[in-house]
Amino acid sequence: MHIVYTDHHHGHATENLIINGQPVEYLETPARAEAILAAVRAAHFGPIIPPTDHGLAPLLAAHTPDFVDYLRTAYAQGAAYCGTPCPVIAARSDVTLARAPCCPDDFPGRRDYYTYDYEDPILEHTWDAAYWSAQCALTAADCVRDGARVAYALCRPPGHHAMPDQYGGFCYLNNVAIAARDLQADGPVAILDLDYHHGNGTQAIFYADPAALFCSLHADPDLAYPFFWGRADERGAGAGWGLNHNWPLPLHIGEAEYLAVLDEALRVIVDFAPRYLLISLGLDAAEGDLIGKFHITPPGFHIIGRRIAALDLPTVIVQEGGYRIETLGANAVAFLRAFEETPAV
Ligand code: Q9C
Ligand code: ZN
Repeated sequence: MHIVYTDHHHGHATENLIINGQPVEYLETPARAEAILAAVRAAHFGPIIPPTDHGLAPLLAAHTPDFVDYLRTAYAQGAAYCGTPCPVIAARSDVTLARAPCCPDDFPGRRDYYTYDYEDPILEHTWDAAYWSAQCALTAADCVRDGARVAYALCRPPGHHAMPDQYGGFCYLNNVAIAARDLQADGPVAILDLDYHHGNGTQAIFYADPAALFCSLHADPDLAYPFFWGRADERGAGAGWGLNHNWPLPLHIGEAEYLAVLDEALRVIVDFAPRYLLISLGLDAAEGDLIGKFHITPPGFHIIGRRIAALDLPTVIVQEGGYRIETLGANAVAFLRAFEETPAV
């Protein structure tokens, strides 16, 4: 399979993030992508290719123009406001439900309007990293549109928490949603989100879309980030009603129980009969993850991969979370290897 990767993410890195006066360890690090890259390279899955530049237009199929413009210029706006370059960090102290009805003109207002979170910095090179991460997903989509059975976008930063016009949860641009919108030109798409956290951004982008099925297995939002989204009664809206499926799971669910729920989701996908399948591959569902509390092992990821591969749909795999550097590579390889094997008929 083609693996799409670029070094542009290296500039989106911070070692001394201060939030509300306290030092915060930012777990979404360049080492994450490097660990996966080293492992997939050693596994010889196929060519590792750089993304091609699709420009801004495909980003605007998932995000509003004012939001994309803000992300692109936020660091410069922050520097002008502060009188000196510095990380842009929203001042809000928790995820908020209510949002101002319009975007304020003044910078601190704009800064807080375009995120629902408070611990994701916009650094000097964050836009560059997020832009090229989205281009990786678009390039993997190209591979599959051109006839590949599967392609893997090794995206960093991740994307599935990014809303139409708000960033959050380490995510700035919604890579999987941008790729999905691009592929919808050929027919309806299904998105299966396996990240430990609910894919609230992806859900929001496709909530009323009758040409996109969204299925997410994740930790119960009563107990885990992103808290305000991901419940089973969120079923979609308007013409998209019935095409949003959430499976909130107990924090410490074991592999066998997880696989049983996965099978339910796969049946929903088969019934929908999409033209393409996209996977939000969060490896924070792994045993020992620094944030996630599930217990999926490398053999478990391999079984998950095999069951998805057995659907025999053209599939774009997009990297999302996963924070235990020591096991990220083995888990990614275990999952991806299932797509390199002859599918069981
Ligand atoms: N002290 C993804 O996995 N809260 N995002 C972390 C850690 C935010 C996770 C708190 C978690 C966001 C893509
Ligand atoms: Zn996650």
